[in-house]
Amino acid sequence: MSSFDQLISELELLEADAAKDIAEAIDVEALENLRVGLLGKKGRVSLVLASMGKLSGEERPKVGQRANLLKRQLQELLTERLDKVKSLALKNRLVEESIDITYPPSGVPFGHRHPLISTSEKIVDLFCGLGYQVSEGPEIETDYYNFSALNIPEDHPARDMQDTFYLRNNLLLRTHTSPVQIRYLEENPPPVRIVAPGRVYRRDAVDATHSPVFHQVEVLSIDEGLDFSHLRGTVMAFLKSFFGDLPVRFRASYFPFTEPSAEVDVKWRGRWLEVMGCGMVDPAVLNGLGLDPERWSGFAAGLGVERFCMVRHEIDDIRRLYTSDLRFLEQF
Ligand code: 2NM
Repeated sequence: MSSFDQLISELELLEADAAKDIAEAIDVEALENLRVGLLGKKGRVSLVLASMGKLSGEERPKVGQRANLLKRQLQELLTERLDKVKSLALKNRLVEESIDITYPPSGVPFGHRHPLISTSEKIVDLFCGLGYQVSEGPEIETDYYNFSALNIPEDHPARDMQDTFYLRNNLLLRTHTSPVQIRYLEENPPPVRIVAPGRVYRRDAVDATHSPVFHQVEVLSIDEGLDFSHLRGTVMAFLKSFFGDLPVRFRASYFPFTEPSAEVDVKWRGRWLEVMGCGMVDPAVLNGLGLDPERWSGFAAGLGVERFCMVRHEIDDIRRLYTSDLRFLEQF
């Protein structure tokens, strides 16, 4: 075969090869490699052109023309395939990155309220249903709001270092939520109906029924003409909605801030269980707030949320409520 025929058939072979390779190229990089291999300075077409030295003067332009035609064809094929490859890549990316917003989520772990908080909220809700408004206050208190304003004398055992957490500057951790009610009465004239939930502190050793931090809900109602029957009716209505129709008894008791005072028991599973303290607000407390006890009277009641929570959920040890063991907490 003459050199001329050889070169022409080489260009034809090259064309067939290249067309097939280009059609099969799957990405931009593969196409760029093909372009360099075919049309680059040391590409296959240049190689053919470089070997034209052996040809005659007539043959040379023919091979040159054929080679230039091939160059244009290859360039066109490369451009066409490049467009195709790019649009395929975009299409794939859109499919890969698409989000089906109707797809069900893979089990988002929802938390829930701690049983103590849900119990406190349930109690507060019941009183709100009776017309009470929620009131809250600081956990760090002064001697005045925690004791003096509540008619608790200087030498009362509750003021003892053994019972109260004292801080610097005559401050202390409140031992009940009653100071919230004193603060409220300073700002708001009666009639008043408030419910004060919150954390309180006492220097108790930890055991199955005691914790130095616990939770209270206290209610206070001040109005004209309130007497013990209003206290009793309120407490009965509340206990009935929380425990259902259980026997309830009032036992005479003593608190410095109420007179008369009572403790309230409910009969739960055959046993009397103490659940609340209550009483008519002592005239000394009203006087201290500048309220005339001849005109205003009131009743108050307080309870420990832990006890209510433990009865409600049959929890036998108060420490379970504070150890944050999810195996326990997830049951509620
Ligand atoms: C109790 C029992 C009896 C009470 C009294 C007052 C206030 F501020 F009006 F004096 N608040 N809470 C009270 C009365 C609390 O808890 C066992």
